[in-house]
Amino acid sequence: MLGLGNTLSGGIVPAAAAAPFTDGYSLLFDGSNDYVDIDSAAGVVNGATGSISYWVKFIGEASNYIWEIKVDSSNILYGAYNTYGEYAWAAVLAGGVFKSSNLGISLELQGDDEWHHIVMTWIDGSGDGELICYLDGDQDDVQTKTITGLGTFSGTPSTFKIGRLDAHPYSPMEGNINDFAVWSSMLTANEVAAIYNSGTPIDLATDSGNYVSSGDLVGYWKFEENTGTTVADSSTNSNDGTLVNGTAFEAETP
Ligand SMILES: [Ca+2]
Ligand SMILES: [Ca+2]
Repeated sequence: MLGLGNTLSGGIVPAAAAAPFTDGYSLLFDGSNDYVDIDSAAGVVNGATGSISYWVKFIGEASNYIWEIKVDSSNILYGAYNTYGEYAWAAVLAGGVFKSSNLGISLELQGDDEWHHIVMTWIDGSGDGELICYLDGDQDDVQTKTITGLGTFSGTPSTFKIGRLDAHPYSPMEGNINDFAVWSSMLTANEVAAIYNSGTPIDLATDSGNYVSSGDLVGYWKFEENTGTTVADSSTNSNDGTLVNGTAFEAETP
């Protein structure tokens, strides 16, 4: 007889649908004083090895600081845009030794009305490939593809800002930032290509294709709230951030 539990012949079970990923909003920084305070997450960032990924759209023609994670004046991770050289910076200051990667020279990323994906990966003291960065999924527009000689990162970060430097408000971000993520390991080139996904963000909290590092995610802010001044951390650490000085959500995404 046909009973409960065997109504589906052959034992075929429909595959679970992939978790839906909604990316409807980014943050818009006004270039005056907007920033996000995520000091609560600073301590989970490993200055000795890790990766940072975010999407950015630059507005205006001023130099910008995009983000900073800092222990003290000798141990800092940060991202910026240098309008004089027309390139994005991904930089590590470790034990007082400064190393940076220049991204997008000659592309004039500012004012191109395009979203760009930046990934910075680092590991100190390992020899080759201590700082490896990517623009829009690959290294085609990265000036120095493999940087060695990082110093030894010392201490635990205590400040984490998106949109400006922690210590002073000069050259704040003007433009949009979306889906900011931090890992405790170096993403591989194949993983970077997977999360760039030809220009469409994916959910970084779930492994997908060549991306297999969701377990190393230590901070992940999607900026999907579209209300209030709190932005949720979608990693397991749940370190929410605070929008400061009118930093606004905008229905503008890659
Ligand atoms: Ca988003
Ligand atoms: Ca403002």
